[in-house]
Amino acid sequence: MSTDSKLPAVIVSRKGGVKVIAINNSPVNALSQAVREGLAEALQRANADAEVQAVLIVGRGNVFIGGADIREFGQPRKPPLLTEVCNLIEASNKIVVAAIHGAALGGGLEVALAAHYRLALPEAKLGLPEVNLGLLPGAGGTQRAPRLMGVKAAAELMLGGKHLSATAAQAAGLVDRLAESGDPVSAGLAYANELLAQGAQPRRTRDIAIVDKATALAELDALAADTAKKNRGLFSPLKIIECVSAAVELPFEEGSARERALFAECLESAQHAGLVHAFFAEREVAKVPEAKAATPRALGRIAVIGGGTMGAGIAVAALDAGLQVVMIERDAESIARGQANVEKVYDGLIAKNRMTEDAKAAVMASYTPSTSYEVIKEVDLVIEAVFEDIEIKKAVFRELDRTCRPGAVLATNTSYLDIDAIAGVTSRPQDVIGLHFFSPANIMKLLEIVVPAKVSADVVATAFELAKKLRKVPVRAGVCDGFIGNRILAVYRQAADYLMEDGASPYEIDEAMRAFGYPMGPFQVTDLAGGDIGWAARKRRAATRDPRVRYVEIADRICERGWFGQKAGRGFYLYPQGARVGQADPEVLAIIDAERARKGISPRKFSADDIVRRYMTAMVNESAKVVEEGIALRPLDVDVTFLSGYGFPRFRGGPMKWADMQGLDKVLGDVLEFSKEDPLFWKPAPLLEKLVAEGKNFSSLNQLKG
Ligand code: 3H9
Repeated sequence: MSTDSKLPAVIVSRKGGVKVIAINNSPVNALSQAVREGLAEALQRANADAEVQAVLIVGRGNVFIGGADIREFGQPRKPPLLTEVCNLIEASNKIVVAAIHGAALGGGLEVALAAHYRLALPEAKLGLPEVNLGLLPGAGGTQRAPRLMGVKAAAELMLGGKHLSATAAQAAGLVDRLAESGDPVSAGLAYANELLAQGAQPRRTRDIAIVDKATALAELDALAADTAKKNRGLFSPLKIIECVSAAVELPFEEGSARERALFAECLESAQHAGLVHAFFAEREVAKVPEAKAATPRALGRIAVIGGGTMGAGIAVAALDAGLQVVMIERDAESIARGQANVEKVYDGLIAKNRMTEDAKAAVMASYTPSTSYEVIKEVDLVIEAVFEDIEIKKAVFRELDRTCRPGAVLATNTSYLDIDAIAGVTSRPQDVIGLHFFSPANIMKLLEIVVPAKVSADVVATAFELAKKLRKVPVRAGVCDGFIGNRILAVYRQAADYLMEDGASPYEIDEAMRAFGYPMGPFQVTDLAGGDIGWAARKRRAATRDPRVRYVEIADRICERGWFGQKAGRGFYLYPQGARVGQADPEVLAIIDAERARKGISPRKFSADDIVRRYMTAMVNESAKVVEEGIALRPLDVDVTFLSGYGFPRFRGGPMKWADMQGLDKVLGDVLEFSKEDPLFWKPAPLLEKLVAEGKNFSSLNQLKG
């Protein structure tokens, strides 16, 4: 039974003594005002109808109910509220059955928890993921879930934001009955009629008593301590625990009132705004003009050129998506190393009991190693992941041009080289595109799809299709040095270097950025990635570096000593005996002091707030340039790039959303203030100036024209 936008949001029918209430609100049956109103009305009618003995609630289409309508948040709330609807369901004098297929999430699960009996079909997914939006279950979920599944399990479900399968939900006590197959209406009717035949009565979740309150409260205390330690300043998780504590300590009505008050606080929070922005932006990025206009080409077999860390990671990502993968290396030794790199990933999973030897063998059956380009004659798409050198890449593309079948997509995984120039060495630039994976490529979500001038629209559409298959977050980028992410990164890393040379220690900078919400600070990241990588790039660019640009040599001084970071046992930090968390190094501080003295810089004091301001302002100013030049389609594409590939704290929504929330006039004010020290580096982005002059924000540019 699919959804039908021509029909009402709630469709009511009667099958014998059972009133069937079907939610019909594409795409995910979200609980919009029309749905809430329809549900409430249908229930009231069912209660008043002597012919009706039971009520069955189902969803049309692929899901039961995906939750409250997130798009309505922030608008004036129109009655009936979801809490009222849930209370109405629970209070019904006829038995109410929820038949769940697909997602029953957030408010969707809250509707089911208010029903008297719950049936789940095999593909059902049940969860209270509000925490992912900076919220808590606000329609009785924090009060009813603990009564059904136990206090600790319910709190963990809400804090984790993950889904339970139908069987796991039944084991947890959320579901009474599993249907083996069928559609929700027939399975739900069979269950409702069975219950009626047994003389089943309304069974209200609110009436379940929570026993052993002392143990429950002690468990919640332990969860609160753990959450406070792990969640890096997130607001709603601790509020969830407060609500669940209220469920233990207070009568249902009072607990629910507490839940409503704390839900309202979460709804007002900046973190909620950031997380909702992230939710929609991640879905918006795939909507690019080419993906709408063109049909993707075939995508069954792919080839990866190069079996290094990156090539192997890409091969694993493709194998995991069920694709046939050919890996090409130049000689027997290199291809053996490439295969070992692939197998290492699966062996790691086997060691952690997350994969069996048989499953590995099944995956590896789709993998073909080769040292000859001839085997890739028939593949649909090739991803080149060889050494980052334009001449080597051009040679590979000449070879691909010679061997690949007409219409094959030829992609490069370069992270900053000129893809137009690479495409230019082939006779088919319309087939050449950039697919910039992030390391480790089988894990990192971001995929920058870099669109050179001559590529055809269906190749871009194919790249987006590939991203979907690989379950990556695709972001469309234009060609420039570093595309979206690495170009902007280069600028804010420079701001961090200036801060360091001007007086802040790398440890203070890292600490300030961790407090902002990053999992690691920039100097920790350098140590983790290996200082030698950036050093090699700096040496390569030395000849072409603009002499007017301020250049900080501290990192070079550190690299000259072989202090390449974690792998070397020291970098900006010390890692005694292979420690993973570094310690501050007085010798690094002495190097920094010496560099400052050499340049005649007297160190200044920077507060954590000063550090964040400079770091973020540099990021936002460059991001504005990237949007203005069309390298990113919209500000939200920059946001998703940083959320998915650079560890940007999700609750801040991304750099552009962060800037909007600060106020662009304030951000521009900071750029202008800093530009007094260094007008070249802190040159305001014209787009930032324009938006401030027009009283607009970055979000105003998120709508694609046409
Ligand atoms: C809540 O319930 C609060 C309550 O406790 C208390 C209230 C008082 N609303 O993900 P997809 C859109 S908070 C509006 O690609 P899938 C989405 O933007 C909510 N729109 O599909 C997209 O639109 P478009 C708790 C929504 O099949 C389209 O639907 N619930 C909502 O891969 C398809 O989405 C959640 O957090 C929504 N709730 O996955 C669940 N959800 O086509 C959030 C989706 O214009 N949703 N859209 O781009 C999900 O996890 C997934 O969407 C779901 C389907 C698993 C349902």
